[in-house]
Amino acid sequence: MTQFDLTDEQREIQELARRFTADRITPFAGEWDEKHIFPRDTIREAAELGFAAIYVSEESGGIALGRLEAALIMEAMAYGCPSTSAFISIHNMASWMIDRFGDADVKGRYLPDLVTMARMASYCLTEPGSGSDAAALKTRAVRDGDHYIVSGSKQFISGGGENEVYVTMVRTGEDGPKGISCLVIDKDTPGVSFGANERKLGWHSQPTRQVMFDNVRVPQANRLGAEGEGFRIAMMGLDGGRLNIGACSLGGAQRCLDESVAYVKDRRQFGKAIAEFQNTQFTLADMATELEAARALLYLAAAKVTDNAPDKTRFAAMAKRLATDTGSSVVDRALQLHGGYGYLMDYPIERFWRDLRVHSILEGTNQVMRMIVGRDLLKD
Ligand code: FAD
Ligand code: 2MC
Repeated sequence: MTQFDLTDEQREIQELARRFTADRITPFAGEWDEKHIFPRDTIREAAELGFAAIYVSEESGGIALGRLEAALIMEAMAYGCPSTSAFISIHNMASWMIDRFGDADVKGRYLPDLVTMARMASYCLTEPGSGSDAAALKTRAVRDGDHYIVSGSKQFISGGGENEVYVTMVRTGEDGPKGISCLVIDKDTPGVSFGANERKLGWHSQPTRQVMFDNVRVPQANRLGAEGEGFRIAMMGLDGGRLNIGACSLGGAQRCLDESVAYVKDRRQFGKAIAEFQNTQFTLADMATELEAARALLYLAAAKVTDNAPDKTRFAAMAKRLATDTGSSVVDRALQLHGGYGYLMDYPIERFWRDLRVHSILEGTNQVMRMIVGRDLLKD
């Protein structure tokens, strides 16, 4: 039995994240959403708990936990605000890439500030012409002495314009994945500029902007890994990012399930609580069952990514696909159980409905997740 249970240490970290969420996120998340407030101070408070560098090594100032612990933290924070939790996840992904693939110099220059979130990091892969087909990216980096000259643009960048550090995939060589390298680019480098803050369905607590590079001089010393290794580094980052996005869907959906259980006991129609209708009970039963199943797969996938298991990428893709689709479906049913009130901003359900919708699209669409799984099944 115990092999299917969390350890005491995992429960402690989960409890810490839940307490932080209850105190510092849940009471404020509705206002962040409505007024499009980016809660920089709260995010920095999360960093004080180590949540900005969850799987960054201790020698670089991180808390060096595994991917299951990261999922527990993201899930807990998403119970209050999926958008803010996902923002912190992306920062973790970018920071991990620097820690895992950077040399001592680049780690020393960036990680001390990233672990405290004195500076925050974005992950820049998508371009206007390349989303799912990420290896077709066109942003070019041409060598000039000990620098690269970078030109091109990145689309949909979370934290764009607010964050100080941009972990950016650029083309240094041939077409396709083997011609891609990964550079760390500072916001204040001449030639870096940003588009307008995108107007979005959800994820209102964080900005999304285009990031433009016009002949930006970036030291070669800011490259992570070797030239041509950038695509693999980007994908390895996403193995963990996808788990976290799935965890954000689980946390948001759990919140809506809990809200629904309370609501149906209270709301009366036809002379009784709507909890007494069999349809209500069956709906809640399916929501809870599907959520637990998705959670079990996600925790298994997280353990595989921690262990660097050979099938980790397939499991991360399966878990992201199932957790995000299940999460959105659970929240949709929660909204239905709330009737017209679920559609109002007086209740939190519609915010979760909007916030979770994008999880089936970003960090690889759920069609791309199926592509990764299908290819892996058929590879031999
Ligand atoms: P497309 O690739 O054009 O896809 C359109 C449709 O076609 C989708 O349904 C897709 O599944 C389908 N499709 C495409 N190819 C295939 C295929 N071979 N088989 C079947 N179906 C296919 N990117 C970053 O790099 N950094 C970020 O921080 C970031 N943050 C984001 C934040 C938000 C709010 C959003 C909306 C996006 C963000 N993205 C970010 C971009 C995100 O990763 C992309 O939107 C996503 O990968 C899909 O790319 P696309 O939008 O170009 O869609
Ligand atoms: N780990 C390590 N290496 C990997 C890998 C992984 N997870 N995935 C791919 N690679 C390697 C792969 O092994 C191959 O190397 P080699 O030829 O040496 O074996 C190389 O990378 C190229 O891989 P593919 O041949 O699979 O590349 P392809 O171009 O066919 O497509 C695909 C790969 C579709 C899976 C990739 O383009 C993809 O994930 N697309 C979706 C893009 C995406 O997820 N964007 C998210 C942006 S971030 C975001 O949205 C945020 C909110 C932050």
